[in-house]
Amino acid sequence: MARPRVLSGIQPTADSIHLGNYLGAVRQWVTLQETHDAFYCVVDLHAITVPQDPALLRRRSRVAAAQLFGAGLDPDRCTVFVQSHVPEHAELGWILSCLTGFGEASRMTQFKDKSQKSGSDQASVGLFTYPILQAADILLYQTDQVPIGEDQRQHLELTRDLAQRFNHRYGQTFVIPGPYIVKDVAKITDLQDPSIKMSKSASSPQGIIDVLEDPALIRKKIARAVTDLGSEVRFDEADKPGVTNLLRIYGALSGMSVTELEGRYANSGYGAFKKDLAEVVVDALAPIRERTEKMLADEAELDRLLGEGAARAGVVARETMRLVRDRMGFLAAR
Ligand code: ATP
Ligand code: LTN
Repeated sequence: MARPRVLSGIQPTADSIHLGNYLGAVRQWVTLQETHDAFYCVVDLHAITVPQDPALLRRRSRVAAAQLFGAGLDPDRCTVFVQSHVPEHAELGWILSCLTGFGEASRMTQFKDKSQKSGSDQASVGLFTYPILQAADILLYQTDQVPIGEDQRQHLELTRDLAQRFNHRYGQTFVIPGPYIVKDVAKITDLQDPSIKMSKSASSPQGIIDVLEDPALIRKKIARAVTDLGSEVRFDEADKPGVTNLLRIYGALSGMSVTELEGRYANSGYGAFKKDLAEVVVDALAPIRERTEKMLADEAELDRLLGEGAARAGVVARETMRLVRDRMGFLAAR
């Protein structure tokens, strides 16, 4: 039987992906390439929903791709590509936007959050239709499962609704995708404010750990991470959100269970716990950083790998669009 298909995307909007991206998404991507037919894209068309400097976007798109390979994606086992290299994403995005209700799009909470930050008048129409382009990314590849963090659940719901609507109106065309969310790591929070997610655009430098971060800085940030009243290392979402987040990170990177960790630090207070955690994080990120640097040192090879990825993705995307055009009643070009 054919392997189930997965697709996911990451925005090239920072100089490095962060620990939330890695634990919530990219690490699952690496695992899934062994069992699934996997497509992963650097979503540069999504990045331009807020203003981007061209030189920086170019640089960050390569850095994001290099980090995906650095984290363990293998171009022989999965398809890594840049979204804008496959023009069908924008084309299907337009078609799906004509199937989306204005009210339906208005309910997307990420738009509300992000547009509030810049003031709603400043927000672009692209930021508003962002989730529809994301739906196109997913449906174009007849995706079965989408590995994402918790913040993306609502966008996946919209994607499912659009796929069902299209199938209902025009005949069976799209696979209905499901989310692939690993509960324990689906929301890594900001080290300085455990009430918000660790985020490229919203976290302060002190609140976020970049995968490419200098080890000395990682140690400093973890030492200064907000912990809660008391001194007990205990998993408690409501009363100890700061410690709970650190326990999640520790558990995910070490393979130890929360109960084991609570036992180990039962009598030692926050200090020893944070010190050990810092080493666990540094050790986990070091090989990724090294491999990423190696990839970035040979841009021509990196670009070649992305070209190969786009060629493979394009085959699938064009086949889906052929079907979509026909179903909708567009004349075939002769
Ligand atoms: P921004 O906050 O600026 O929108 P981001 O930090 O969410 O950016 P993306 O490129 O949008 O980064 O996300 C890539 C993937 O990482 C998505 O699947 C997203 O759900 C996941 N992710 C992002 N932040 C976290 C987090 N704090 N915890 C777990 N997963 C996360
Ligand atoms: N919206 C996502 C990034 C993204 C994505 C996708 C994720 C764009 N297209 C397709 C999964 C599938 C984000 O902000 N993290």
